[in-house]
Amino acid sequence: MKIPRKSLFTAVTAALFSLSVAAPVWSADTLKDVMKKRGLTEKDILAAAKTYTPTGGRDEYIVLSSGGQSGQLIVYGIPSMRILKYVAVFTPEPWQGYGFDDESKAVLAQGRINGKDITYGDTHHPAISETNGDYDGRYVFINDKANPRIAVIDLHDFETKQIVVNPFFSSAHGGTFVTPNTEYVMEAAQYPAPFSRDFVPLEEFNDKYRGGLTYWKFDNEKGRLDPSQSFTFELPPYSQDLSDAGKGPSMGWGFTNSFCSERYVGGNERGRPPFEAGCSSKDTDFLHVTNWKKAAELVKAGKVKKVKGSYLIPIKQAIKEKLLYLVPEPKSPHGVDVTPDGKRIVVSGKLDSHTWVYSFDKIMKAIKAGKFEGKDAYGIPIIALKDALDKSVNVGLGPLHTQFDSKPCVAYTSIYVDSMITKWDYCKGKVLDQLPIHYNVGHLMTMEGDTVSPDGKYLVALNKLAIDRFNPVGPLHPQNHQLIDISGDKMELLYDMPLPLGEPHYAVAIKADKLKPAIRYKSGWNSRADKRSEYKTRAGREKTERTCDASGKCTVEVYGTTIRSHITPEIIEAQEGDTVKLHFTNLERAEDEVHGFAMYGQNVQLSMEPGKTASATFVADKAGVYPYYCTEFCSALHLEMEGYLLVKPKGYKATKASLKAGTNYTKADYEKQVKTNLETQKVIDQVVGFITSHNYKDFPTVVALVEDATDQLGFAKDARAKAEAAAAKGDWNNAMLWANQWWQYQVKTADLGLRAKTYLEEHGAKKVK
Ligand code: K7E
Ligand code: CUA
Repeated sequence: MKIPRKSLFTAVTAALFSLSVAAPVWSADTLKDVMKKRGLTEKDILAAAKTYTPTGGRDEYIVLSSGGQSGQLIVYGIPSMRILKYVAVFTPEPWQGYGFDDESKAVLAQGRINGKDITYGDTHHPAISETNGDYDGRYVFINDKANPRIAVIDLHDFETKQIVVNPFFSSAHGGTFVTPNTEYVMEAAQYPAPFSRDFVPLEEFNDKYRGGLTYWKFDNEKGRLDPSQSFTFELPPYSQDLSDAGKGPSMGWGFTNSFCSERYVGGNERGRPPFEAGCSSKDTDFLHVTNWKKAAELVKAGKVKKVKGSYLIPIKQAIKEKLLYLVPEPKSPHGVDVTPDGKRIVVSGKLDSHTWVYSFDKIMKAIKAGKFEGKDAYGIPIIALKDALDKSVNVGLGPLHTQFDSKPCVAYTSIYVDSMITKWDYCKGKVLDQLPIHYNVGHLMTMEGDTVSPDGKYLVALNKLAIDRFNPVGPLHPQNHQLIDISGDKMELLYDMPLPLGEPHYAVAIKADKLKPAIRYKSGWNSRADKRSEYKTRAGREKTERTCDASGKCTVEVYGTTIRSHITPEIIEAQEGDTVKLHFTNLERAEDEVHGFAMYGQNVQLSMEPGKTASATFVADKAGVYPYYCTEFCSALHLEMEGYLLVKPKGYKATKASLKAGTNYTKADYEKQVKTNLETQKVIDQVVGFITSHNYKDFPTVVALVEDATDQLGFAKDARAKAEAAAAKGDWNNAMLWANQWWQYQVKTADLGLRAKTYLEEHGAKKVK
């Protein structure tokens, strides 16, 4: 639908002359009326006031949540609980062009397993990069449990930059956890499997199947994981669970718990009791204590051998070099969390009602004294429970994960079976408060709760079941993230948020002001490789080239641009069978001026944020007409942002006919358009007058708008020159069309100018002079 010129012009004029903002109109309802109508209590109103965020308001914390089996990362704000973004990580996602443009396809290709494209991931645990044990807001890592992979997402643009595949594991639940300066990212296996990835009969489980723990080296300069400097601990075929890195006094050490240390293999079709019976028969499992600092030194000294191109520390070497110890822990534990001061380690057994608090100091004393109660079947020394345990606290049935408060010694543990959060004191070993949640909480998260300096304030319960909390939408329910106020002595439930994308396992929350996301890319940017694209195209330099190789195979390569409101080129020609390579650079500099590019029948959908260059490659194997267009409603003439790919059949001969216009214009049409343009210019001049007579330079948003408007006005000038040149030759058709293009740029300028003016009015700009 075209917006009629007249109405736009009227709108422009009307907005200009309404110099004062209209007085707000309130509905007649009072707060009491609304409370009565909606059945709200005073407590509800208080909760609403604590979470409600008025228009334009910002959140204090940004949450990066796992997207479970959607293979994505979910971003939302606290306390508003408004979803801000789904970041595509292991799964193609068309809005972001992820898995559709060549640049992101290259990232996904890094995650191939045995040559196979894996187009989903089971994401579990995001971890934000740290400096001195505190979030630094630079990167977030996340694991894929099903396919042992880790992704690196740059928080400067919230884009996935790298995927690495674990060279040994066949699953990886226990990732990601970072060491205090993001020296390493920890990733543990879950389901033991042969490291060779060859067939090995289950009968050889104890000897040939292995668990493991990889320390991925992170190159903080490059912002990428470095597989060549990473190393893996070979571990017994226990099911390794989660890990956490030591900090402060325990810096240099890592802690990884496990379950199924029975090494039981089920097989109901072989008449064996199932895994769940055999994997929970012993009273204790093992906490693995690893010395990564010393291991890194051995790697550096050339004392660790590479297997399949990757450093692997065999169990025997780890024992000999004193890198690996075991400590008994409660039955089928889940989650291990180091306290902010790094002195204690908290583990909970799913089938126990206690959290067990270990003392790092005691563990070190036992190691130094060589005091062990025995060895496991693989010769790994076991430290006796009494020589490692500080205390155990009865917190409720089915405790899982623990997070920390800003208040000293205060921790929160999720209680799965009893469906509640228990607040407790790990110094005094005492329960402080309990709050029921709905239902079956898995992980929980406090603000920056896994750093050396947690912020407290809020807690989110990541519940496994939503059951009756929301309007029913069929048998597959959303997940429920419940926001809880933990600023007082008693926990208060504030809000239920349905999360309809996969099953988020863990989430992390960072203070919003630690993030410094970009608004635009440097012009012609390959965002996935983080460098200038070799296909960067400047305005006026657009071209289409068709080249053929010796075998007669031809490629049509397009170096194009997008800007409000046209795509260059608007006509692309190819021959049946040609390979088509499209490269588009978004020339926009203005915030939020994204253009998309979709084409009929070719599975092409690009997203071009300001400055980005994105590419798509396909074979034009069928002759035909393929419309393409911009997929972001970027401007009033967005619907006209379009073009055609013409794929000509083999042997096609062009006729001499030229393009016929649907409408022919006269001198009078041209003159009428010019008159409109000159009137529009007056409006623009008045808006400009308003802006420049105020202290607009004090407002960065307005400065950006003015820059963009100046650009648009420059384009208007060019179009005007073309119109006048055509008019001079009496070519009224082209004169009229270029005059119209001139006006299009004016409308964009006016639109920007009015936005700037409104912003100034709303933000109390002052008149200068
Ligand atoms: Cu669902 Cu951390 Cu994978 Cu616990 S995990 S609940
Ligand atoms: Cu560009 Cu719509």
